[in-house]
Amino acid sequence: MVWHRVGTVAARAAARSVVRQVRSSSSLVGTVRDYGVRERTGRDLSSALTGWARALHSSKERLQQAAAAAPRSVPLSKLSDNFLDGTSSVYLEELQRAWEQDPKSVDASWDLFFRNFTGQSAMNVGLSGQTIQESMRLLLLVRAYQVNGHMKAKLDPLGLDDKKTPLELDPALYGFNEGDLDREFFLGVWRMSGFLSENRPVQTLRAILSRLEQAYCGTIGYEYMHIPDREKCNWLRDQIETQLPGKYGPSRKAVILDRLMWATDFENFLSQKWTAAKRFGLEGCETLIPGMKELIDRAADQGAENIVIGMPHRGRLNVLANVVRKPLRQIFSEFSGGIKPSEDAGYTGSGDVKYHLGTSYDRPTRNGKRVHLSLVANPSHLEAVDPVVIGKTRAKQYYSNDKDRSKNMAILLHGDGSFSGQGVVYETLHLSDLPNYTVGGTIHIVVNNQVAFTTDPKSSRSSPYCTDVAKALNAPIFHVNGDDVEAVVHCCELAAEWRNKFKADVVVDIVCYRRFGHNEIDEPSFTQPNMYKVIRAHPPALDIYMTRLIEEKHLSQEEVSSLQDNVFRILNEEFNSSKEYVPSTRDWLAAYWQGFKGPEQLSRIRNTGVKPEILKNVGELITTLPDGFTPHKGIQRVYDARKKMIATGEGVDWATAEALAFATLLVEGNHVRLSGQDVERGTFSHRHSVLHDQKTGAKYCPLDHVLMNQEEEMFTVSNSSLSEFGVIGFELGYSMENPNSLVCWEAQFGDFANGAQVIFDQFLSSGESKWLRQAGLVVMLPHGYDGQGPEHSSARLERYLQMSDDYPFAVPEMDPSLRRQIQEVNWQIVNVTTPANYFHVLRRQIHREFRKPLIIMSPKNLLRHKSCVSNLSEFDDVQGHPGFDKQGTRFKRLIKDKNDHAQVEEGIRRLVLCSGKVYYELDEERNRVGASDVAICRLEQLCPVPYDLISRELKRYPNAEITWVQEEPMNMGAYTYIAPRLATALRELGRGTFEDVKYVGRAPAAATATGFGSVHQQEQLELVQKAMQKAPIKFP
Ligand SMILES: Cc1ncc(C[n+]2csc(CCOP(=O)(O)OP(=O)(O)O)c2C)c(N)n1
Ligand SMILES: [Mg+2]
Repeated sequence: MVWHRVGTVAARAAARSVVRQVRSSSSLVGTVRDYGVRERTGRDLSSALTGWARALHSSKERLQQAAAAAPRSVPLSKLSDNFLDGTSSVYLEELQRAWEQDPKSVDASWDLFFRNFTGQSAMNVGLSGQTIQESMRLLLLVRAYQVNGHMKAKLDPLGLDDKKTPLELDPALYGFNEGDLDREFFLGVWRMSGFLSENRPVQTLRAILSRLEQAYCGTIGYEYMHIPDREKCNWLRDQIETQLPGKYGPSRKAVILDRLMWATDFENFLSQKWTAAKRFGLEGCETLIPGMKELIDRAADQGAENIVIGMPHRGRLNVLANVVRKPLRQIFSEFSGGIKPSEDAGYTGSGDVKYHLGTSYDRPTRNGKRVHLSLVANPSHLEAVDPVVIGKTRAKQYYSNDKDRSKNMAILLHGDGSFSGQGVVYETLHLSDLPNYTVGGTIHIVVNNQVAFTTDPKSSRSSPYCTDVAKALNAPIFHVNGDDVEAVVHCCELAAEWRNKFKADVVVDIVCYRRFGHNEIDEPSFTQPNMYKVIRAHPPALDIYMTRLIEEKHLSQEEVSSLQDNVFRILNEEFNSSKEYVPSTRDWLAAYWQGFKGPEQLSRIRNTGVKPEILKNVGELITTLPDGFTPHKGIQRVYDARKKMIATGEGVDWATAEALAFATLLVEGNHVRLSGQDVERGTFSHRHSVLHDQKTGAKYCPLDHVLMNQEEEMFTVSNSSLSEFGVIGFELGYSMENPNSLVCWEAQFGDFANGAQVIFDQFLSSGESKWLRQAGLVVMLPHGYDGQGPEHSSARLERYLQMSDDYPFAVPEMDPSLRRQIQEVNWQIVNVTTPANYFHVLRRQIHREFRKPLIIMSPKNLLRHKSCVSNLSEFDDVQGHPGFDKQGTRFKRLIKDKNDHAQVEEGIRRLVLCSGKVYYELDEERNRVGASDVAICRLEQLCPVPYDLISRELKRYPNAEITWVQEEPMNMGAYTYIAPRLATALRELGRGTFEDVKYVGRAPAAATATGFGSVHQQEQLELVQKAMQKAPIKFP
């Protein structure tokens, strides 16, 4: 088992480069006799020191190898390296020579060093024979420990790693030998934290080394020297070098033991009761539980009130039971298969396996506080929940006005394989410091059991550690031996302190093992025979800790046994109670969701029209720029045109309609958030929601000013990182927190949304059914065939439709007073063709008593299409206005033919049903050929199907041939979804069957669209012509 092989290679390379540099320094030749890379030495400090002593004279062979390496010259420019930054390893001698010739030729910190050093050492005459070079080399050794000490730390509980100690940690490299161990050396006092600042300028080599070994090479390996921020490094150095772990007093030890016991016994208990069940137990990393609990206690002490947790399958039940404190009887009941709530318990959804379910509880902390913990439900897809957790946390921060982000925080748990392997980890990490996405630091804990299913780390990643991805963010990483529970607890505490102090991400990497197979019924020895031989003989962390406490006389064997008995007694009691456990109806309504309706409950339908005076008022506000603001000329024209639309009430375009929807929702007190790539301007340069002063560069967002003293984030529009999976996951999490918010994610082009397919498949389309959690996220996917080629034409409408769960062969209850169709379906899919309808569909998201995801096929060429405009009167709620029908003003699920047709039109020979922008092309062709005997209806809402309105139109045209027209290929677009449903509508009216739903559109195709502009035009022309042709349509 080689979990660090690559690291070793890297370490060797790094060491070799230092060797080359040192070798080229003439003053070191002859002093340094051993460049050997040693095998790791013994486990405790004394043996480590002995190990060094032994290593001081060995490995001639390697010396030769190193000597063979070509010396490298160092450019003089290098001499300006700042001594305190990073891993500087310039030639000290050259540096000193340069400084002696001209102190200004080196960086000021070096100047200070040499001045300080020469002055001080002159006064310390007792340091016999010590040279400046020795002290400087010692400083390099100290630095080497800070940088690479983790590579020598005893991290693997199984002792299987074949890590080599990096050469830089060998005192011999710096010219020291055994005889130097008790010599005193001048180290100076530094303006940096850690033991160099302790005002002990003179120390023996032995004291220095034992201190470094203790701090950096025990059971914790600290990686932090990649962080370029001096304050952060100093803070960490201070924590690491001056506050050594393992200093817990008896009462803390007792708490740690108790928590470890619960973690261990819980798994044992499950394995006894359900011998053949899969539970993805935590065995091998039970110390996670005391670690997490400590982290939460510490965070609560620092002011955290809510903690959102995301985690994979491994150890989930244990975390639920022992950290989140989900009642044991409920867990046991669910483990037994649970009882599916009865029909009268209301909507129960499809449910999910026990190790995916989420939950939330208030948990008391050790110091008597209370903290609310939410474990977010997740799918099997590892790491997919990460951005969702972060989005939810950010929303909590917004709603609780948590400006410094101290009241709400996130903890993400990861596996070693998934943390390094899954791209969404990187996407999520990169949200961490973006102004509109940051949560003030996430605490990551990796359950690093050194295997992923059957795959060894060497096949699983190309980086030394599974956590290296977090280095890109300059997050500190604490690697810790999972057998040392106090060290794990210490790291978790430190992580909480870090997050509290710097509001930045931090990683705790618990190096552990997996006692059983991937799950309990898997055989691990098929693939990891040697590792599992060691594991079988390896005592659990609880045994190790109990033995230690007994040996150290903190507890007697009897006390430990009685604690154990107590845990098992409670587990047994809870198990017995679980047999009678009756699940309560639904636990899905979080605080802000009181009063919202489930899919089985009737909900009121509200109008979405707005009073004309409000429309005018907000319309004026969102088209006015502040005095002295100099917009780009082109944008000034856009805003002038918008102002005119509001003033005249005519020609309202898409972007203005959207802004009006946002503004009116804001006025009504809702939070509105729109995020995605380039959404501030809009990919198609149509939105211009944030304007840039052409003289000063200052930004202005009119929608930030529709209310007096509007709260800064109440309207948020934000360009996102170039991520789909990460960002839409974030927005989904955000949308789930509070229903009184319109949260929208817009894709650059709809094509790119498939980079986030997991969010659509596993969360958006099925989350409510699996986990009983509603989400009203709006997803805008630019879609439409305008000759831009295969990747900028299709948002893959068919995929969303295919995932819709409405039954195709029966018409559901459509009476407006009884209709629950839209509540029962998993989501809504629309392809809207007028600005007014867009306005209403956005407002409808908020103006109802339930939430449903909304997928919008958004337009591209309709953004500026002369016919795609609405009158302001279609936005208002005035009786008699065009938008007002017998129900009031609402989103139109179907737009009937634009001509004023009577209730029955016998002369219409064809009813064209279509959706989206092709409507305008069809209408144009109809005008061109004068086909007044063709009616065109637009299905604005594809899912759920507006059967009532379709059947109204079918009745209106009793003699018409029913034709579905689309611009997408036959195997794409809405055809395969809509055809059986139209057939159902026909059958209901006795009007025909599937054969009677005619198809006009592109032929089936592999690529979504042609790459040739001329072919596109020809195809488009043919399909609209065919839709108007006199002859009957042949297909199918
Ligand atoms: C995205 C994704 N791909 C593949 C899988 C199948 N799978 C389940 S667990 C697992 C191994 C995970 O390894 P690791 O992250 O180290 O966690 P561990 O199981 O070791 O705790 C795999 C590949 C999955 N669940 N999700
Ligand atoms: Mg693993």
